Amino acid sequence: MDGIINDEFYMALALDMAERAQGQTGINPVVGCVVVKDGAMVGLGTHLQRGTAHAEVHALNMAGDRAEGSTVYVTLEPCSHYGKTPPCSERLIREKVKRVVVACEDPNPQVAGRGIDLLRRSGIEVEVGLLGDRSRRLNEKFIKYITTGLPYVTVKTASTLDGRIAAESGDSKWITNEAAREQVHTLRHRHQGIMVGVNTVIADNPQLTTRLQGAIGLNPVRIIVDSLLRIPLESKVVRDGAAPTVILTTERADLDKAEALKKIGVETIRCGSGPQVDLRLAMQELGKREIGSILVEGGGRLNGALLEARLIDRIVLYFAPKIVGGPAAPVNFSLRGADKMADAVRLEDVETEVLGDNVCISGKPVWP
Ligand code: AOF
Ligand code: ZN
Repeated sequence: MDGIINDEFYMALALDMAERAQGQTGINPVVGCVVVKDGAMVGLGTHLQRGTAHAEVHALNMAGDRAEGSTVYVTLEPCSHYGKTPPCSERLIREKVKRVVVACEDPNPQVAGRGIDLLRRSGIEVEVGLLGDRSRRLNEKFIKYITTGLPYVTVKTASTLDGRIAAESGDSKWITNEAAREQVHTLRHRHQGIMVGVNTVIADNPQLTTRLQGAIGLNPVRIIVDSLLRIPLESKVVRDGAAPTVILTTERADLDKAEALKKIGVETIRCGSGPQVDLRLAMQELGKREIGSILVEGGGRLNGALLEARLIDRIVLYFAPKIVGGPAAPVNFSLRGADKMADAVRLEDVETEVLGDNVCISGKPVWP
């Protein structure tokens, strides 16, 4: 039988709805809500877009009068603050719901337990923690951004078994199989920004857009790391208008080039006066512009620099069963190596997935 009807059954549905909205809520979390009255579902809601109604509001609107005395399942603590929308906890109190089951607390410092307190103080039964790990995992990006102001950074690489992301000639089409490449487009849909180094733009002239098979995806903001503004003015990311493009550069970059880019709608952000873009500063600047998550698609030196700067939250590595060799062929992570294995960066919470003859290994980096 597929599922016993209990609290978990309804919370899992709320989480399923939230899961499907990943990528479309901007810096907001994904949240689902189910209202149950007298043994039947009477309201369903999902937060779909920042600036529009929260999950609880949709679900309560659907429930109407039946909200009174109901049990409400919600994947994130109902908010207690006036943001772009009014507080959900006040709405739940007004509707006279009986019981609220919450998967996890809202880490937003403006909420952080206050929503739950408000509900309890007005006599509503509140239970917290059901499927909490799953809810937190779904909102990793939101949690990072709302607590630090920095974007959540996922680095994705596609390499041969010997870690090469291209042959010595620079040829890289294709390393991984179609299933792996399709997943990458879903990853793009689920991040607000996509970041590459300027060498990738010069070598491949990519569009960096989301191209799903059989569905339309959301395009992330394109972020190019380019310390000297070497980006060709005719490159696709500058010209095609498919998504905004932002260039991270340094004080050393040419003013006229920056002006020329501005004229065609491309913003440049100067991050430090060093030889390379100050990546921490860059992340702060992107955070200020409300870019709460970034998918980095290399190359190896950018990946290596981000790893050394400890700016990576998750690494997703696709491997194809090939060995291309060549001492000058670029590798997935290029960085000053550790002397001892004990000093290597490790991944924890590792997940593996087999995709035909390719394999995906992902996890959170931990530094020695
Ligand atoms: C909820 N239910 O469905 C969501 C919540 O600017 P606003 O009004 O959209 O508020 C955004 C904040 O509200 C966000 O940072 C998070 O703390 C909470 N999101 N809360 O009760 C929802 N999306
Ligand atoms: Zn709310």
